[in-house]
Amino acid sequence: AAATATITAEPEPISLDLSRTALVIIDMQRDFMEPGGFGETLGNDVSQLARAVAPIANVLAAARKTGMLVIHTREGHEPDLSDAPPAKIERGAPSLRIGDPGPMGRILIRGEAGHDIIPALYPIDGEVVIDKPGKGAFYATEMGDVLQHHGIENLLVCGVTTEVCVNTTVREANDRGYRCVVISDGCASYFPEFHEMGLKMIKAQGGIFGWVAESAAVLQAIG
Ligand code: C5J
Repeated sequence: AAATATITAEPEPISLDLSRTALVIIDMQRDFMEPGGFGETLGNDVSQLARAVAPIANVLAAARKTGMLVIHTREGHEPDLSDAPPAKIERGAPSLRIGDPGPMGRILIRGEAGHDIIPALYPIDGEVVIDKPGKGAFYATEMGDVLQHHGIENLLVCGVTTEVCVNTTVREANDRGYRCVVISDGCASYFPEFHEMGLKMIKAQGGIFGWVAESAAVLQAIG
């Protein structure tokens, strides 16, 4: 296959050097996707996120076939909460707070069952897993070093949730000079209207933060 692929996207098609492109899968963790985790403790309907799994699985399979760098991220904290700001722990009125014991272990804590990635998208050997304390994948992580080490210039971004960790990561990446293509049906939000607006915010103004493409278009380009 040619090294360059053109993805049908909005606001316009984008041509990418696939050897300098990584697939970034944001926070597809049981804590956000399944009942009893962080997402549900905040009062959210976690079933809203399930629709993103199959599109991500399809793109992940294609990326693995082509040997593309695959990066998974996980939001969570050290067991002693030393990397969890009080302002985050105290936030809102959740049924369980970060660090409290829940049905999948302590809420949003590294090493607990709820913190791990859902089985359908589980990382395989050779894939990178970035543990992040914040919403963005660059803040207080090795993300920038990993991308630089692999010569990456472009990111195919998917995961949850569209307006929170996906948008924050895309904004961080955009400011660092990466071209981000967000996979629309590979993202989801607890709030469908925020999903729609989150994608519009990325592609507006000539693609102020990046591009938006359907998984079918990404598959056609990289598959
Ligand atoms: C949230 C995330 N929504 N992964 N985290 O708190 O988007």
